[in-house]
Amino acid sequence: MTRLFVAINFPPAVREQLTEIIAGAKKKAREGNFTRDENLHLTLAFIGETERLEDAKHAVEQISASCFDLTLSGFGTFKRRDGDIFWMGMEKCPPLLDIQKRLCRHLTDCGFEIDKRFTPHLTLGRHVIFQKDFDAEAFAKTVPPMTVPVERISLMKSERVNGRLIYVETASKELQK
Ligand code: 2AM
Repeated sequence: MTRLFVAINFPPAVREQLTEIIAGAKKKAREGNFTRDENLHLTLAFIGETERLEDAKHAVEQISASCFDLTLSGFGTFKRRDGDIFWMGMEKCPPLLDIQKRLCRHLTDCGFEIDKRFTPHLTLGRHVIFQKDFDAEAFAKTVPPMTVPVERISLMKSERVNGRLIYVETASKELQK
């Protein structure tokens, strides 16, 4: 069985900036499992455990869409009992919604059960407990929006190696210039 998801990965320069942002947030947190540089991604669809890697590759490779720009902006948390998920948001982006919708359709047509609900966000930390005075809106004012070109989507394998979460690209689709 392989654990799969489809994502947008970010170029090193963007990951570097995100890592600086995470370092700032860490100072405001009592605890948390913050995302490592190489694991930063935007999830488009979560496939989960499957033996049908080839079908998933086929569904991703079928996508035909143009490159677009995504502007990362704003922060928030999803409340969880075991600590919050801390995320960076993004400005409204119709091409992102369009590609996500079409991807889900391809995956569903290939027989995968996909949760079609999509809340665009970039997870920066899990199990985060912030200090009482942390204010995501005030934090956002210290971080200017970042525009990122999106040129490919990736089918990612999620593995645990010696307890460490590793994501490996196993197929991809280049978007049209
Ligand atoms: P998120 O962090 O963007 O919320 C790889 O595990 C990615 O798949 C994670 O980054 C997570 O997205 C998403 N994911 C993991 N488990 C999931 C689940 N049960 N349902 C939906 N998405 C999940």
